[in-house]
Amino acid sequence: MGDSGVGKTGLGWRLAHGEFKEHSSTHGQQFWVLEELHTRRKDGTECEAVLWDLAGQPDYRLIHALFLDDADLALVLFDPTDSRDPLHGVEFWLKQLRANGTSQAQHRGQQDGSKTSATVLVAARCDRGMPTLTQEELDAFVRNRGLRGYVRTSAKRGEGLDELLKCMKSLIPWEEKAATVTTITFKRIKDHVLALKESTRRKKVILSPAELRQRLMKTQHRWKFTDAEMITAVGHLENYGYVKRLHTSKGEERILLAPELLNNLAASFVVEGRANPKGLGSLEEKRLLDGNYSFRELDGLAQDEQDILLDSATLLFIEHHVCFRETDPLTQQSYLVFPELINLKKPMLENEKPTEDSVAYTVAGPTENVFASLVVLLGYTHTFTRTNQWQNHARYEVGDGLVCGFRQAAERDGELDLVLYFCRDVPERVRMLFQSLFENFLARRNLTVMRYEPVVCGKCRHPLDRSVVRQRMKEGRMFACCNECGQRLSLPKEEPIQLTREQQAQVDAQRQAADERTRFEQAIFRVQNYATEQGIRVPECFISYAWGVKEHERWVEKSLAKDLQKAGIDVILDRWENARVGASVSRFVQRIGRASHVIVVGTPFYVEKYENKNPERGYVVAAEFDIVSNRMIGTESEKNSVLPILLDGEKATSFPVLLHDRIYADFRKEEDYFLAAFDLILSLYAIAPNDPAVADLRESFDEWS
Ligand SMILES: Nc1nc2c(ncn2[C@@H]2O[C@H](COP(=O)(O)OP(=O)(O)O)[C@@H](O)[C@H]2O)c(=O)[nH]1
Ligand SMILES: [Mg+2]
Repeated sequence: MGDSGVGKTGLGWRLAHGEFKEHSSTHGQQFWVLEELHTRRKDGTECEAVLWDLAGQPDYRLIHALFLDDADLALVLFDPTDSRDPLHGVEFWLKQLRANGTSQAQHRGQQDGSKTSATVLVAARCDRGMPTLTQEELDAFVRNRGLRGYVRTSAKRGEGLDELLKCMKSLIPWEEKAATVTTITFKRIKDHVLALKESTRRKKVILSPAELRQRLMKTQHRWKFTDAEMITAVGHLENYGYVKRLHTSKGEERILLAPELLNNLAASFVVEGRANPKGLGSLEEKRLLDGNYSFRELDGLAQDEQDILLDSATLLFIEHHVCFRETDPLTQQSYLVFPELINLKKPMLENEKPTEDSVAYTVAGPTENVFASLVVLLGYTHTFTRTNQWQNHARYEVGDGLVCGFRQAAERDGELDLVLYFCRDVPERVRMLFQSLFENFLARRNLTVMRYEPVVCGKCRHPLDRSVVRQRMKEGRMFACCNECGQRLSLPKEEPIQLTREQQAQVDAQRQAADERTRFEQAIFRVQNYATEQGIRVPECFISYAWGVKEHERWVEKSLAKDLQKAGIDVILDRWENARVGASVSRFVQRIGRASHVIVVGTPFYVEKYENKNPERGYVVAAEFDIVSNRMIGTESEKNSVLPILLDGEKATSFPVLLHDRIYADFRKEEDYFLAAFDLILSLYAIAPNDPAVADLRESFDEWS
């Protein structure tokens, strides 16, 4: 790894092929098997080393965080002739490496090498000039950072390569690596995959298991192997990064023979998201899935291969909270939004309720994606609804307009400052929940998090500057002086926040909801793609519900309708419809008539309104009742187009009599939401729950409830 243009690809190519190849600096990752590092262990195990060339462009950094795992050895390259600060980039990469425990353990002075991978500093392209740092300076850097060596190389002239290889050989903990028992099948499949890698004429890069078998059989006619053996071999190959297993929208297994293609495509999404003309950091989903962004990774691939790659890259981002999907209720357009890429600044809004800053945090370590995943995960809880996001800034609402939010206040290399804020009217228990969840989402491997409580001067009420608090606490001081009146103020001690058992249970439940939501988001994305590919008609679904209970109204709009829409369903909701057609009630009523389905949201209030023959909401509500009743006394298929769901109360008191003998979906418990919503989506699309394309998705929710 190393900054763009330092010579990574040149060096990698040389190590793998033994020759220098002139090439222009590329966008993308790749890997080679280094024959030179091939060894045989005492126990007879054959050892092989794979060198990954990670692209250095900033746009790849979001991607690295997804793949920087399990490395046994890292080479950090830099340009020794850089006259400014040649090691600046190195610092960044060393911080990233802490993601897999590498230099962190070295910092702590652990020299035994157990479980920690080593890092070697490599000066590249040394033929280009004299280093700007002295040997002493470099030695000191290597020592201070706990690096395991320093090698000067030139891929062009071949200098330093033997030394580097020797160093790599000695630092890879061969003896500690678990051995995998493989078969001759494994070796042949591997050879086949590797041969394909650098073939310029490679046509098909995604194969079904049957196609892989066919290909392998072609190479050696009398070769016999079982499917299970082949799949096991593919699994091993995937573990070592030679291939990647993917799924079609039907849920069928496929094998990507060029795994770097997926990473590179994902990085191209990032480039495109950053280029969003409005600074929204987003991609139009339909345009993306229809292949109307041009991505060079897809050039020359067959349509079905392109589709799988596009789906898989999107799913990868959703899975890792790098982006979230959002549907504009008015246009029904879906977007993939990457919070990290938003350039739009928060505008000054008129009549904005004043907010006050609360706790601040400094987060150090592999901080890529930290901001994005916080934005996404907080919005995935049941309690907090994300309402806005701007550059380095996200805002949520709880209940009736209680505003909570956070900002990324500063970013240094590998270090972030984050600040929570609340509107004044947000009660303490909501603040506690927001803060605990925030901390909970921050608590992950290898991040060091410091919390700074806000300090207000007891004398002049002036809030103490955050940077002063941070600085003083870093120095281990217990006090600071008010920067307004000079009063000496004691600083809060670092203490974990104390939650009552009930609060803790709430945090746990919301955290679990966010995890489930992550799976749900992937699942509905897949269902939508499946339906599109199968040519299933887009259901048009009218939602009939009673106004009057704020909480229910909010649930219908923000949860149910939004999720149905995200699943690709055309939702007719009065609130959106009025905004769309300029409150033309007659057009609205027409749309209801055309709807393929009607969802009736059962609540006690719904029945109350239904039974009231003179509904105060006039003819919109009346039209809804008419439609439902007409369908209920119609044909079987008309009856089936009405889908009752129970949100509150009991069947007998929450549904009109006509619906009493129907099976309803139960949405009364928050924790059952995802399974119930998923099943509802399947019924709208008329996809059977045991359809192989969705069965596994459905099961993953079933486990939880
Ligand atoms: N003089 C010289 N040029 C090199 C060497 N290695 C790579 N280059 C050139 O430097 C440029 C950037 O190298 P590259 O390997 O693509 O950098 P990367 O972005 O880190 O992968 C390319 O034009 C290479 O041809 C080297 O050892 N010596
Ligand atoms: Mg390169």
